[in-house]
Amino acid sequence: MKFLHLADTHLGCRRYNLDERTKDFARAWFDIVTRHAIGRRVDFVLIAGDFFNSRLVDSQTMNHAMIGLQALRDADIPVIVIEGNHDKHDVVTDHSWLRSLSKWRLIKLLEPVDAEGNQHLAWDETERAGWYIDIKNARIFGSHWYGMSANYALPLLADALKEARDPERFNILMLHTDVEGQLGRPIPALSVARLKELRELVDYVALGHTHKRFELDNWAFNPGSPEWCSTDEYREERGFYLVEVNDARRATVEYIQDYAQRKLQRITFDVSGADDPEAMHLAALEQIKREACIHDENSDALAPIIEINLRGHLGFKGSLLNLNLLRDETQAHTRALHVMVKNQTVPVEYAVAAGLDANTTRHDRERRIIEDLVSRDNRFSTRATDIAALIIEAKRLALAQEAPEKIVDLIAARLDAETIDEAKIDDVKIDEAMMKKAAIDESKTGDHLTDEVITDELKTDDAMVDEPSADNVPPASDGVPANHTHPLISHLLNV
Ligand SMILES: [Mn+2]
Repeated sequence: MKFLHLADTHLGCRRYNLDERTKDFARAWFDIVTRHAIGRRVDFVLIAGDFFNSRLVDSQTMNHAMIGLQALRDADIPVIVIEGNHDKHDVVTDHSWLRSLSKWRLIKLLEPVDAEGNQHLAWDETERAGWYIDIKNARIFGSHWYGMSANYALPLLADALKEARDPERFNILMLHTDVEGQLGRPIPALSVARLKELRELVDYVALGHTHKRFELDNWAFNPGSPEWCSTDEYREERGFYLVEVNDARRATVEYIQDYAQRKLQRITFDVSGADDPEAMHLAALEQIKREACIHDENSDALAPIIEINLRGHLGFKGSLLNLNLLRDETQAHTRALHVMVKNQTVPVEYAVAAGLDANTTRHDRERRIIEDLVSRDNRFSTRATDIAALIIEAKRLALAQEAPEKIVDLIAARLDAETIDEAKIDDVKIDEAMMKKAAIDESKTGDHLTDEVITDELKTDDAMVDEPSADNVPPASDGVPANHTHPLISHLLNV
């Protein structure tokens, strides 16, 4: 006995407003059906959810589905399907195209409970309903999309499987679910421990949902989607399984990727250092010409989709980048199906905290952002590190409900120390007026911070964003207003 296990075919997936991209999903599906299901004369095909990209199936998508399903019906190969989160039935009307296709004898949709709320066990060919079906020496169980309640549903499923499994057969469970550890997102996925509670009950778990290949214990298998649904999925392995089961109910599982797939090529160009838009454009184009795949229009291969990522610090305004020209020139040179240019550069006017990666701690990120903002002002650029530390310390004290006087004292003392240090270095006597001005300018820097960067932490008070002018320079002789309403202090206390 042998069968194909696919999942997440996502027929009807539309991207980049390109009809060809929608057809890619149909091409992959039809290639798998004709060359691998029919060509290898398998006994059945499993589709573990998300056969369609959406429960709202348009006519083109239904045609794509039917081409494959009719070919399989003509070859007498049953198609066993479960719902996925993308194509599950409508909760109000209970209708779904999968239920209709099942009634029309093109697929067998396995559901523990049908549209009328009836519980089912063995597949009834007339009723077109059932939770499990026997084909050759396999017993195949379906399941619903449990979403976030998978961890609660699994013990119930296990109890039901204990009753319904056939120890004489190769028991397969089809399951559309997230599995712990397979996604980089902190969402409540089905725990591996829960899944393994089924270990003694079923011989093969046919998973779907996560768009990348993974396997657990040579027992639970997730093939990934035959085509990539977003560029982020491109680097994941995708394909389907061909499973052969011998008379001793031992399975040999082969992973297959040989079918029509559209290639994505990513090219990254670092714009840092270029201060002339035209020179940058030419340099980018030169790299693209060096690295890009050139599509041969006489070959059978599908023309690739090319994604160009521009990264780094621009030395000029972002509006001077001619992204459309770069896209068109790349397209003309490579004859790609589609070229995307993603601008992830930082224009010179926002060049703050460059080079920090996702692993940078919040503390280091905040310190760098403040330091970079302080550095923009040439008057403070040489002591940006110290001033950034002072601002963070003052904020920390304010959040800790420290007395305003103490924060003022700290700022005054530090500014004094720094000013004196500078005076020593430069051998210039800094007068009191300069100190006052530095204190006020610093408060201005603080306001910029809240405007642009840490608005979630420090709420901007409109009254505090006034430009410092001769009028609002505090009159106090020590450089700090006597009533402790120094803008920076008030600001920090105003959280
Ligand atoms: Mn999916």
